[in-house]
Amino acid sequence: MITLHTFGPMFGLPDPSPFVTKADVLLRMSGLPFQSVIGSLPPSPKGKLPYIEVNGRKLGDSTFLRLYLEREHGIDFDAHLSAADKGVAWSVEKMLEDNLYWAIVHARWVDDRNFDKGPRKFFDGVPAPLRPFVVWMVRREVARNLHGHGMGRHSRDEIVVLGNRAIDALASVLGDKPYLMGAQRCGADATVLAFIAAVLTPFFDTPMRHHAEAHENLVRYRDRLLAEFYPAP
Ligand SMILES: N[C@@H](CCC(=O)N[C@@H](CS)C(=O)NCC(=O)O)C(=O)O
Repeated sequence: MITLHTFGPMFGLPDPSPFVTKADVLLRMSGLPFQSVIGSLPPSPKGKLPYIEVNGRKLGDSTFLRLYLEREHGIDFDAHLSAADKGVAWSVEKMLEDNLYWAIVHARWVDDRNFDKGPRKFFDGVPAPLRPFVVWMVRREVARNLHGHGMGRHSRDEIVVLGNRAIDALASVLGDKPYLMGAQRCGADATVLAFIAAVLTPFFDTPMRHHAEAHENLVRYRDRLLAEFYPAP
């Protein structure tokens, strides 16, 4: 049995981390039995979530989870795609993970109002006297990561410009197709669903959310795929 380590549902999303949601959707797509548990960062092989545990072995990172499913379970999420379409799907996925992701992090962690109603809650379990210091330290670490990536060197408005361009690019590639690359879903749909749900969640008030809401195809896609992978009990 595969165990997926997650943060757990939050912010009106299957998980606050789009990478965890991506991993969860990939596992649901695979049809393999798996269970989800609330995890923590220290035991994770890469110090991040998600990771999976299978037969006593730990494997970190959502993309390496996908490669594991392909390699060890013979699942080919993209079997129906041409080589060119596989290239487009991979490029869209990495645009979301390596570019849009950091704009989302900025909107949630740097904007005080979003931080207070969102990520600050991660620290509710920290003893009260220590909490302000731990919050300050982790927030500073996130700001450093943003700076190291490069996104954090831009102004808030510039970050929104970049985030919105990624959203526009995604909306253009999706067009009026039911899934990212056509009538059938592919591996990148797990990532697209995770990121577009993260941007569109009404929980946070961000310029990127309002921009994405204007793309009816993205809203329809989010609603349809959430219902497909997370049907109401
Ligand atoms: N490349 C990783 C990214 C995972 C990731 O960035 N996870 C974040 C949450 S969105 C995390 O665990 N951050 C904790 C930290 O950096 O300390 C993947 O695809 O799984």
